[in-house]
Amino acid sequence: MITARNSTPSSRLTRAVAWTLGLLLAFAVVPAAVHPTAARADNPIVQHIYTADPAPLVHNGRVYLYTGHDEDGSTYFTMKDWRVWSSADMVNWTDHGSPLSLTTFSWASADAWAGQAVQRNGRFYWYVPVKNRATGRMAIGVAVSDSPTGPFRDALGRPLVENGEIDPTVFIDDDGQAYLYWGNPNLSYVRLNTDMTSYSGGVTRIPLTTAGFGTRTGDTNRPTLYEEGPWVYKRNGLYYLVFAARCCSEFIAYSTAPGPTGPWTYRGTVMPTQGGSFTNHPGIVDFKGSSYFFYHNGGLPGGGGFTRSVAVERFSYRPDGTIPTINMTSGGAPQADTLDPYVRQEAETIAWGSGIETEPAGEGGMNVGWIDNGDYIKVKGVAFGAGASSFTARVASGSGGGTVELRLGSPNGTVVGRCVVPNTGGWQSWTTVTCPVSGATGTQDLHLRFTGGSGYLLNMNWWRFSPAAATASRQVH
Ligand code: FUB
Repeated sequence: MITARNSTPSSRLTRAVAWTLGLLLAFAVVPAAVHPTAARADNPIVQHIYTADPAPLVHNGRVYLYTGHDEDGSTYFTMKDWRVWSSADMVNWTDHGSPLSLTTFSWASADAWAGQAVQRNGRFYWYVPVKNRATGRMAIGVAVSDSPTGPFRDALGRPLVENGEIDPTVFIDDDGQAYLYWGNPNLSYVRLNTDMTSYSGGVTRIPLTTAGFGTRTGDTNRPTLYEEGPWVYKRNGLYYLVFAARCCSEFIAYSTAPGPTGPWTYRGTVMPTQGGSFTNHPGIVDFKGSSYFFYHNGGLPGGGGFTRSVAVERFSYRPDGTIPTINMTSGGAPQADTLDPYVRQEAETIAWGSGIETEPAGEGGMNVGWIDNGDYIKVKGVAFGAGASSFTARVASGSGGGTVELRLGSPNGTVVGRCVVPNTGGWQSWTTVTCPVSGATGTQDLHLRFTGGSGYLLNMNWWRFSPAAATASRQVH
């Protein structure tokens, strides 16, 4: 559905207030900050909506990130849909919108909480906890798609499993046996069949011993640190179970085992309690030769326990396989690869966005919209090489249009091109504009800065630079 242009997104209103009211909190939580003009920070990795409960998946040279979505101004875990993002470099993230929501599950009534997606048999299976309308209890549903970005459909039309508990994590062992673990306050698993939508045997409860999951003090009902949000994987023959520990505020801890069903041994803290959210949620992957830890915090203005944001840090295992303590940063992970400006790049591929929103585009995919004078998009580590000669963008405008300034280094950096966008006859009436570029060489942080009059200026669907002759001929040879 295309968002009506004469309505104002609630997120925009909330953030306008939040930029002012939440600034103090944001600086306290994430020292190097999220001020609109502070171009350094790349964490949290999404700025235009609140995201939570990260679940990364590496596929075909990209990391796909499945998240929940905290509603603006939420005072509970008011979550109605899930979101997908992807990146080839851990810094510039493409917004793929919401291919899965509560409405996908006809039997679900609320609580689109923490899930995980996995690939098998050329398909993508996304396991999520939702409230079962009929029973009023939390249950685990499974959605399936042929693409990592969806659309996803309910694979079963009913819960896969239901015991009133949450937070599924899925793991496929080297022998092909898949396991689905989940739970709060308990921790259970089932052995999934190869169809990934059914299981054999019953639900097995993992013994929550203090040797396996650490000692919690002050809560006789919950003697171990295990709280929720399990994330299970295998590395060098060792099985890892990373989890949100103790409540509240949570920290991230982990246990290891010689097999997928245990016995588990508590190994300590992964990430201390930090970041202004009383929950946290782990997700770990290896990508392009490095290891990455995803989590969430309250790091955006207006952020907190029910308005969370996903962030990422790079880390290295110690030689013995143990995980070092990882702290939250505002800088985030270093860029794993440069970005090629000479192929089509989606406008919604963003390292840091200031003021912008996204929406489904009428000609497919997503577009950036709700752009006011002074808003900008930072695209990090753009490899211009010997130089670019022109810039082409797919744009639309239902107003007087505006100008796309191409700036290097910062939102106020050197201007290497200016593209004027006229009124195109509507916010989804797309046209292609091209303008000359001069001085864009080497690898640069590109800022698409939008200028014009008052009100919304333009929408952008995608962009691409053309190389100067030297670069072009080098690419040919
Ligand atoms: O996002 C809702 C719930 O908060 C998740 O299911 C838990 O893991 C906690 O992050």
